[in-house]
Amino acid sequence: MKKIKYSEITPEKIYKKRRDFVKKLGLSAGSMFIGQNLINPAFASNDNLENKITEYRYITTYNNYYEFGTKKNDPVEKSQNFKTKPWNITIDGEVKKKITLTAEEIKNIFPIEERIYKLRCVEGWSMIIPWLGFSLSKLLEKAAPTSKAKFVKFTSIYDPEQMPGQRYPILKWPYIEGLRIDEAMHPLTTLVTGLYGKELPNQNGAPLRLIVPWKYGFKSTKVIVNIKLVEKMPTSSWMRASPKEYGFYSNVNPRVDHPRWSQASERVIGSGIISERIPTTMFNGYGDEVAHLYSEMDLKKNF
Ligand SMILES: Nc1nc2c(c(=O)[nH]1)N[C@H]1C(S)=C(S)[C@@H](COP(=O)(O)O)O[C@H]1N2
Ligand SMILES: [Mo]
Repeated sequence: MKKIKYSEITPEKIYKKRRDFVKKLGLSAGSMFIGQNLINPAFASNDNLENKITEYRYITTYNNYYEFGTKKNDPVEKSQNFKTKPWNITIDGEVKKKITLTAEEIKNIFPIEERIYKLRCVEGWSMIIPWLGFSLSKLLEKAAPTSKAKFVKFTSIYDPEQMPGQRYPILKWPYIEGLRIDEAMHPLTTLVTGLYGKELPNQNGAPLRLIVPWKYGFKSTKVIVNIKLVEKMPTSSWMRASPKEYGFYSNVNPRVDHPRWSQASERVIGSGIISERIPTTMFNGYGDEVAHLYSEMDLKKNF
């Protein structure tokens, strides 16, 4: 069988072409039209990420998504028929205005931007991904959190019929994560609707997932159906599975090792057969933006 020459048709080529076209039109560097939305410039705080974007084929074939299995290729192989339409997401709990929106409504209501952020997995690898999305704070503000809202709890879908991984107790399902309210309201905390200027692939958590760029990847919940404003710190699926290894905060921190391995460096996915290792940076390189959130905290205790 003749192999398709992948290099001719890579999404990154189409993507780069569109970027150049947009530049020619005199729009700002990161602006693109996608569907009916204008994509605004990314605010990439971690400098120079633009030139190091990971290839689309790695971002979409090397995944962690335990609902579809624990192997890196399980999500791409087993999630293609997963039904993402229709999709409702509800924001409730300690709010003055409970809201339910479809994923399509979300994409139409909020201005979608491109945001190039690094994803650093707790396993010790990283990718640089051109996400599409908007600050979660914009959505939370619509629900008007009450003064009792101290934390935010994110819940993924529970659907073992469609998700073979949920038939096994690898984690307590559904997948649960949480953030402190100020972390959730931080402009870097992004509700993701796409990547590479396109719809979000199923294996990356379609139709709606979170990206919290300064925290380990597992804090970035995929397939979200509920966002609950709560008074008490939620117990995440990972905290429940292994509390000594996975804390609530899980900020990227090269000085606080995982009990079973070092967190001082990371493997750059897609950087050759012998992947390059680079030093891991505090808060994944977003310290200027987020260090103030933890100024009073011992980050070894609050890992
Ligand atoms: N619902 C859900 N969300 C999840 C996971 C998961 O297994 N289930 N894995 C997490 C982990 S460990 C990582 S590193 C990132 C991976 O995101 P990516 O596959 O888009 O790179 O998703 C996170 N979000
Ligand atoms: Mo991860």
